[in-house]
Amino acid sequence: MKYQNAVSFPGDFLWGASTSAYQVEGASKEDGKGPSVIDILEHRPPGIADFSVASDHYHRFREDVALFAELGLRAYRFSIAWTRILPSGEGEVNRAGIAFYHELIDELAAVGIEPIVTLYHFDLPAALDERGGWSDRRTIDAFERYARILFDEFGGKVRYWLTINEQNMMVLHGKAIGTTGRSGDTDQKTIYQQNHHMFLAQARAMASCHEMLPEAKIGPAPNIVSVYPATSAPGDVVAADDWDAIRNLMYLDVAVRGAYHPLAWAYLSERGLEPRFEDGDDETLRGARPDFIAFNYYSTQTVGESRGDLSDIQTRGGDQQIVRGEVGLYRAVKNEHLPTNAFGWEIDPVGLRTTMRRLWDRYRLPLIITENGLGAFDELVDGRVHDDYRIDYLRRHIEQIQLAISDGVDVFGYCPWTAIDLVSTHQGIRKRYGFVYVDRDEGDLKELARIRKDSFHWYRGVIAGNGVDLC
Ligand code: BGP
Repeated sequence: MKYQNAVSFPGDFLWGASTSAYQVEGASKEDGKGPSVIDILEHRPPGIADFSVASDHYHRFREDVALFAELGLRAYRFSIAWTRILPSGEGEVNRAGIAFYHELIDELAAVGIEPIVTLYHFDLPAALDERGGWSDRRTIDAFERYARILFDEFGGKVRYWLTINEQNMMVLHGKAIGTTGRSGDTDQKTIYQQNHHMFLAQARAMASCHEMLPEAKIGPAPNIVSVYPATSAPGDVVAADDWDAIRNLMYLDVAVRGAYHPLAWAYLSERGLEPRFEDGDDETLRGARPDFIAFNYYSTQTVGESRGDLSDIQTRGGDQQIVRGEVGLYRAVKNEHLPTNAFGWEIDPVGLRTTMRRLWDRYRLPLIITENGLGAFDELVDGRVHDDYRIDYLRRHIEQIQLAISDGVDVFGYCPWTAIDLVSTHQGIRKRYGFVYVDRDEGDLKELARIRKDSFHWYRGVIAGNGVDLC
């Protein structure tokens, strides 16, 4: 639908930006922090930065928050490192870790920035991984206890909570992202049992939040994207529906409705991958309901009917590790209508609108976009970063959010990835997303100086004008 006059962004729209603990903080061994699965990664590509220093936000957070305030952020979405709070995932609380996040949150409060806190962003404690990680049901208890510690400590200061970042990407691409820990190449059956345990952990965290903090709001944060059929051939449409259910809707149906999506369940049981339910699991899943849906959006996926052979499979350009397509399920198709970024990711602003419309249509829960952004090889030239490509990317996505608002979708915030440069999941610091440039490279930390990119100045104007002027 085209509008003569698009509806404005609400006055209290949360213009924000995102990071995650292990990618931005550094100080991976300081002040009692325990190792996470990320810290014990053994197969990092050569020449790629590890996460031990990252952007050194742990030591420079005051300087960073001052920049976020200058940027005009109304919200900052970040994660708490489980292993700073509980170095081995359970047991003794590390007071230094608690103190760090109090200081960070207080600093944000002092400049009027709303904290949006992710409980768990890829960094499972290594000690829990050692004894089976998410395969072991004790990890569910550990997560609930960890969540309750956070609610108890920070509940008076934090209104918005996110449970688990991109559970679906950990299930589908865990090895590439580096979240599988020592279990490495786990079989599919185990992965879907782990997935079930994460659903239970999430449900218990949501229920605990509502019990302990009646004023707070909590929601899941999967990666959700529209799935397009490659053509109008009915077989392609069926494949797109199937993949949508398995990639997207399973995660939201369980979170919101407390039940597996029927198509996803059919897929799991037909392949013998269905998780084992224990007594009470059903009640646990049905007993919790989120207050909103947070989702990360980068690009859509286009799929065709499976041909039943390896031609169904595609690896993403420039990145051999992300495999799409599944023989007998769907064929990965390049969408010829969409350009790609330097890393082969398709760019589809309109897909953000369709994704929002579909989510609103199905769940009728308020939405917040907790990640969206452009990874690029930014260049620092004479102290400036001219990232007009990022401005263009963000502008076109924000336009689509406004159209979705005009369509009647309830969306209350937008937090692009990232507030400040940080280390990518598996492609180093050279793949940058931030509004603020961090002067370091893969091996040389230099001074880690902070430099405002052109997109910083542009986004500050967008926020100041509440999205009216995107030029
Ligand atoms: C999401 C993750 C982030 C992040 C982002 C960009 O999947 O939640 O942690 O890094 O994608 O991905 P990448 O770093 O691989 O470019």
